[in-house]
Amino acid sequence: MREIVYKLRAALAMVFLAGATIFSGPAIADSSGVIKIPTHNWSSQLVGAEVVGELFKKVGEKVEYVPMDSQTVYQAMADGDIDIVHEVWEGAFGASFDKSLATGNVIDLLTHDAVTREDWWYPVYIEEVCPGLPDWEALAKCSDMFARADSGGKGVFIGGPVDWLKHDAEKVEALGMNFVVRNAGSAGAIWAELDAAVAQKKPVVIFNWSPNFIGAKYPGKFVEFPTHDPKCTTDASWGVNPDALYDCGNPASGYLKIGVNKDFEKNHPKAFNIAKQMNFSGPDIDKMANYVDTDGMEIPEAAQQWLKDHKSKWEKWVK
Ligand code: TMO
Repeated sequence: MREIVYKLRAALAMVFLAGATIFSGPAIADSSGVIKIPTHNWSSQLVGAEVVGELFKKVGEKVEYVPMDSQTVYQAMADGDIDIVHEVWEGAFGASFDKSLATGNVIDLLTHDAVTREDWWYPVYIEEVCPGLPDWEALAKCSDMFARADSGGKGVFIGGPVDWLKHDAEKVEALGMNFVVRNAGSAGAIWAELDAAVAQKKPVVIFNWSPNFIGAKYPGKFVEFPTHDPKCTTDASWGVNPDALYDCGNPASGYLKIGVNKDFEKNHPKAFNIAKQMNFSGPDIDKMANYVDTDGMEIPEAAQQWLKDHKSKWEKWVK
């Protein structure tokens, strides 16, 4: 008798599962019990991922860190292969995040206090030799200062790794700037370019973002491109170049959000309860980067340091 009941239950469970698959669409988040947190290629995200993971562990959850491309992660979250993205930067990832939200399988959980900016940036001493900065037209006039032996007379802009997808080459083209874009292989490669230029007080223009540690290390400014408008990336006729997209800067006061898979709450209610209370400020993000990039800590050590220094903040989230 018992046997039969078990078999019946199993059969019912199968029918139920099949039904769930049909009725809730293809994205069934991983309910294996392990929370999947992606790791990317800049320091605050790596430290923050581990901070988030440590907080989830405090309520008995298991976590796994999954190294992943910072654009494709949004589709992975919609597919249920990733549970949470805790640093959604508007400038770099807004478009991919929007696409994932449109699937109905991702939730826009909250906006952190940190306000973000990601764009071209220069150390402030360049203003002595290139008058009119931070205006982009002034930078365009000074392009030859940024030229290198192998850049054919064009100024060199050091962009971020390609997965940050900043459309810098399109921007250069749309704004008619005499620049070439060189994508660095890593965040560290950008800082190495900056360090080398600063050491010799040479002109350099790099991709940078805020909050980040670098502003505390070297005073500098973002280049002021034409003010961002959503139409700039969707409507060629908008902006200073009537025939091209990307004739504008990135958002100057961008959001930093948390996105989660739609089944995160169901699969991991205790972790969800923490996630929905989380809130990183600009200085939080700054510090996470700084522990690694200035103080030379390893990622796990930096995460422990942040937790140690901010106990009064996260204890409330974990209650
Ligand atoms: C995505 N990033 C914060 C490095 O610009």
